[in-house]
Order: sequence, then C-alpha cells, then structure tokens
Amino acid sequence: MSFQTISVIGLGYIGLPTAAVFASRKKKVIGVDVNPKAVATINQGRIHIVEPDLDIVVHAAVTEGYLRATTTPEPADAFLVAVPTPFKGDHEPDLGYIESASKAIAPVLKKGDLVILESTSPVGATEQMSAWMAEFRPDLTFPQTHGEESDIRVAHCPERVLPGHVLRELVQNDRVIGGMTPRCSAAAASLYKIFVEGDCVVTNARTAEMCKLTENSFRDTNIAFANELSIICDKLDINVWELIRLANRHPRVNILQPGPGVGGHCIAVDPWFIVSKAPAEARLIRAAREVNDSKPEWVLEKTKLAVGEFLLANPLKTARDVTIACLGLAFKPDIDDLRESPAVAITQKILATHPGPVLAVEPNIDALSGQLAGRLRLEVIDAALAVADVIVLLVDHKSFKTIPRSILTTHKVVDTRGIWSAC
Ligand code: SAJ
Repeated sequence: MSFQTISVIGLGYIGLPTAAVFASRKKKVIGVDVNPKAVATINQGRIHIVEPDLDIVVHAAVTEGYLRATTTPEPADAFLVAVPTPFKGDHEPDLGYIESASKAIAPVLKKGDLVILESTSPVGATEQMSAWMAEFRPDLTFPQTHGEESDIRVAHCPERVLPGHVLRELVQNDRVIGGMTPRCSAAAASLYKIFVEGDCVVTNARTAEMCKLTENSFRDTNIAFANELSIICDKLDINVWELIRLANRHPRVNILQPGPGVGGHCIAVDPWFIVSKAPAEARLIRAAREVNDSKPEWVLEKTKLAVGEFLLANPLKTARDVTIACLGLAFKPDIDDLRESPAVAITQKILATHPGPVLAVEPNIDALSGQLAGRLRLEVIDAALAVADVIVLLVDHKSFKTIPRSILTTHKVVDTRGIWSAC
C-alpha cells in the first residue's frame, strides 16, 4: 500500500513526534488538533511540548513543507488517532476524545483509507471507534460488518515510547500491530514500516489493546512491590535500597525502585483500564494501584515525624519555625513535566498542613504556576539547603545527586528515592 498523505489526529506528546517522523521520511503529513494555539505554534515550525530534539525535527518538517497543522480534518490515506484517554469517576476509561476524533474524521474518509488508534485504550475501544465512524458514514463499509472486504481498514497500534527518548524509541522499538482483520494489520504494518526499524509484530486489535495495558501494569505492579518493600523495611529497620540491590543479584530477580508514588499519564492510569473490564479478576493489578497511590500519604507521615524529631532536638522552636524544603516536583527525574506528579501532590499537602515556611527546588522549571504559586517559594538548591531544617527528597534529578551525603547529619531528611540513603 502506498500512503501519499498521512493525517495525525492529536498533536501531543505522541502525535506530534509521530507526525514529525513521518514528515522526516518525506511523507505529506496533516496534523490535526483542537487547540488552535498548538496548531499555530507548529505551523511556525515550533513546538508546544517538551521533548529533546523534537523542535529540530518539527522545524525542518514544517519549513520543507512536509508537515502542516490544522484544526479541521482533511482527506488523507491514513489517519492515526493519538488523543488522550483519561479516566473518570471511579477510574472508568473516558473515551470521549476518541469519540470526538472518530466523528471528526468520518466526513473525510474515502474507500481504501486506513484508520489507526494509537491512544492507550481499554479492550474493545478499537471496535467502538470503528462503530462510531460507521454510524456517520453509512455509505462506507467497516471491518466489524464486512471483514476483509471492508472499504475502511481499522487497527490498534499502541504507542510505547518513553518520554524523554521519544524520537529514538519511535524508530527503534518493536511495534504491536492489531488489525481488526489480517488485511487491516497488513495495511497498518506497511504504514509503520515507513520509519520503524524494530519489528512490526502482527496480532488482532483486542490483543494489541491488552498488550499495551499489560506492559504498563507490569511496571506498575513491580514498582508497587518495591514501594511495599520500602514500607516493610522501614518498619523492620532494614535499608531497602541495599536489600533490592542484593536481591537483584539473583539471576531471575529484577525489582524496580521505590519512590514517593507513581506519576505520569500512563502507568498510574492504564492498569485501571484492565480493572474496569474485569473488576473481580484483576485483584493484583488493583492492589498494585492502591499501594502506589497510597505511597504519598506514607511520605507525608515520614515528613511529620522528621519535623517532630527536629522539634525534639530544638525544644525552643515551634512547628512555625521549621522550614521544609521539597526537592523535586516533576513526575520523574530530569524532565520538566509536573502533571500527575506525586511530588507535586506531596508538596501541596505539606503546604496545606505545615504552619512554617515551605520551599521547593525544581531545577527544570523557571516559575511555579497554578495551585503551587503563592505560598510556596521556588528556590535554587544552595539557598534551600542553607535555610531548610527538614529536606524531603522527592525526585532523583541529576543535580540533587551531587549534594553530599553529609546532609543526613546536618538536616532531618526524608529520602524517598534513596539518593543518600542507598549507600
Ligand atoms: N518509577 C518508580 N520506580 C521505578 C521506575 C519508575 O517509582 O523503578 C516511577 C517514576 O518516577 C514515575 C512513574 O513511575 O513517577 C512512571 O515513570 P516510568 O519511567 O516508569 O514511565 P513513563 O510513564 O514515563 O512511561 C511509561 C513507559 N512504559 C513502560 O516502561 C512499560 C513507556 O514505554 C510507555 O510508552 C509510557 O508509559 C506510555 O505512554 O504508556
């Protein structure tokens, strides 16, 4: 199959890099986003998100005329849907963005087109997307009713790239291709082969949906195991970092690292998509979510204890005199992304409950915004260490790792990442 024009619906952390990489292979790419500001920024050859080297690729793609952004879908040979899939209420998946995208592209579909769902989705979402498009285009046939003979081919090909390494992983990672029929899979595989150097492994749509959810649930469960161990070890006076290092010397053990909780828009969300489809059966997956979601509360308790210990050693002071410095706000090291960050949630709770000054150090941002702005002061490391009595280390950014271990003797420290306590 030859694809002259490719349209990417949703120009966020996945859609924009994907559009730019197709364009870098000299394909005509039409990017579509509901956000007119993002569209304008991209059409100026700039980007509205943070991802290493993406600005260079987008700038080249736009100036060479291969990539153009718009707010309204236009005809294309292939459509990739990369819109958010958050959860709502009691952790049920919210497919509202997929529904809107399906209805937006339906009017411009023509016989022979390929539509791919890239967004991480609950099992059955690809069939649902196809049903939404069919509803709007009774003149075209779709795989759920016409199988291999359908006018439109539909597949689920989940993204699997790690933020911060998106451009490399897009090209090098293997790709799971889940067509609604074998012909749909073949069409999707030939599209990805335009830039994917990894294997394009073919399966059906439901297995591809579950595969993506399984990958992130596996990681969530492993992190929950590490987080639970950290709480048990604290109780039993064992250094969890040393324990994990020792256990991982076994050839078949590979435990991940504890932290203040699990953040980001994927690992803390996707396991719920499995739970929502099989609530009685997904017991371990749910428990892992609960363990990871409860870790920030435990960090808050440890912070209160540290303040108490400081006051015991300084009986003339009150809690009002105790300065707490929270090191790190991002959801993981060496990025500037604060969304869904346990570090932000913990800092906000400390701010709400601690009567004394609270500082934050986040070397990857210039200013605080939203709910964090106001009482919270953003400081550089040295200034924060100079005035803080209690240090709460929340993110293992590179620059924090240079702070000497002697901090454990000069300050009360809650080290959620083990950067000093691991030795
Ligand atoms: N974390 C720990 N301990 C660890 C590893 C991670 O506490 O040992 C925490 C991080 O600090 C962070 C959270 O987990 O708060 C998630 O970070 P991450 O680096 O594990 O994952 P994400 O959310 O950046 O990206 C994941 C990746 N999935 C897997 O590794 C299985 C990525 O490949 C997916 O494409 C991405 O989710 C996604 O979009 O689904």
